[in-house]
Amino acid sequence: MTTVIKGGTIVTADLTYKADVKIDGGKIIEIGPNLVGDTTLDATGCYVMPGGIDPHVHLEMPFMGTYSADDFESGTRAALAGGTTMVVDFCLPEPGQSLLDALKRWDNKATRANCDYSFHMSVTWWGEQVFNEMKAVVAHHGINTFKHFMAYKGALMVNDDEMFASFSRCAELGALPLVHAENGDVVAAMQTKLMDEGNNGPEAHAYSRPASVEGEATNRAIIIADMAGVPLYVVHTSCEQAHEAIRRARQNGMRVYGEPLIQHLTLDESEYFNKDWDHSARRVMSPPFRSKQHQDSLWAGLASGSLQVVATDHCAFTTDQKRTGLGDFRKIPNGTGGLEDRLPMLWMHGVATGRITMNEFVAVTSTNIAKILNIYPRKGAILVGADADIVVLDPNRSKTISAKSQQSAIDYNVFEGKEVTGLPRYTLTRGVVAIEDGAIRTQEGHGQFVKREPYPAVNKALSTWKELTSPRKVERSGIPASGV
Ligand code: DUC
Ligand code: ZN
Ligand code: ZN
Ligand code: ZN
Repeated sequence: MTTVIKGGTIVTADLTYKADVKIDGGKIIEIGPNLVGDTTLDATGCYVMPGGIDPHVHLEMPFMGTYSADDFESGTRAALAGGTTMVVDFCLPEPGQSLLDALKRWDNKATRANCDYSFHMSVTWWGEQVFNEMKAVVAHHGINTFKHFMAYKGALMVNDDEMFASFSRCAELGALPLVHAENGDVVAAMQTKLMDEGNNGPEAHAYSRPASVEGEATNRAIIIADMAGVPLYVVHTSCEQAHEAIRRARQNGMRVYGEPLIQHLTLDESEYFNKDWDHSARRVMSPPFRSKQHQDSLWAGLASGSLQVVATDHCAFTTDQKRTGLGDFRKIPNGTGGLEDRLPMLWMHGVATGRITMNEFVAVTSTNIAKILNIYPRKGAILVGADADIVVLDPNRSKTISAKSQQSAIDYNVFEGKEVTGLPRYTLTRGVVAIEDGAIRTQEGHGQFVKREPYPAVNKALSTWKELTSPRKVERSGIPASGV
């Protein structure tokens, strides 16, 4: 059975043109004018784009004494409803736990996915076992990215010597390290101080994690990656200081990537000063929302190419879960949702406002990350042979975002009341129509794991590390006697 998407305008990261797209067996088999198939999807007046890829989600994640509320079923249903056709979740071994055992748990959870998925492996502790298992993760399990938390002291955090060892291992294996960049020691000290001074509300969460602690950690991770001779991907880049460190590294010839979230681009720190405790607590995430100046910096980075990807860090908790932190902001589960809203919000606040072009929109929601994850052009492309993961975006279709009509399992939406124009008419996952004119036809278990090969990319060109790791031996004629 063949399907033809007919009458639309194809928009990719570098081209905009009118053509039909023919699909068979889950793949794109032909692109051109006047194509005919067994089934036709009318794309008149619409843009035909590679489906979104969200490289940063936490589905059913064990975290802060609870589990994030969206699982692989509701999470990927929300993704497809918003035009996202692939997600990458973080496999999270407990400190001391085997990476391969943790992976089994994640494999089980993900069997319910409605769209394709992959995992990043988290390095939450260090030892010979982790060193050895990293090789199996890359070679046998098709995972080429390793996440490091520089915050969450006493739980997930790794320190600098552990990061340097892990980054060096990544360099050997052709893998890419990821970092959550915040100075966890300073955050922990600030949290204690704020609580001691009687600041226990959600606003204190923001005070405890200022932009400078993110900038410092981002810069430190970049230096460590440079020393290890490996590229680096910085998740949830939320501020100018972190962006500045990334820009500088790229200018110096390093492959360093930055990932703003749609939440940081469109919501600001005033959310934490709402009189309603629930309103503010629902928006507690790390890093916290920032001021308008930081938002401007992130938008500029997307337009100029110094920041490459827009993600969500989708990690949704219900109001009841958030209330665990009443009286102590440190106990509010960190995380916000966004999977269903990422593309519409970015279209509305990016493309419709003229901040980014349609082609840049495709680049930052799909193509760039497909390249970074080493799955391009199977994903992230409208090309013959690519998976038919496609969003047919109707620039005139609009809605008001509301928790009442969302797919996510939680009872609120951080974008509640926002108007968005530019919604999927169709979302296809490997050729299967999952969303049609707002109707949900997702199939639990349709999603498949996407294996990712190691990278050839290295960072040796302009780095300063080479001299240090190839020390020059000095022949000396005499050694002074001791005690002189
Ligand atoms: N930040 C969040 O807000 N939630 C999940 C983990 C993280 O780093
Ligand atoms: Zn067929
Ligand atoms: Zn994080
Ligand atoms: Zn995260």
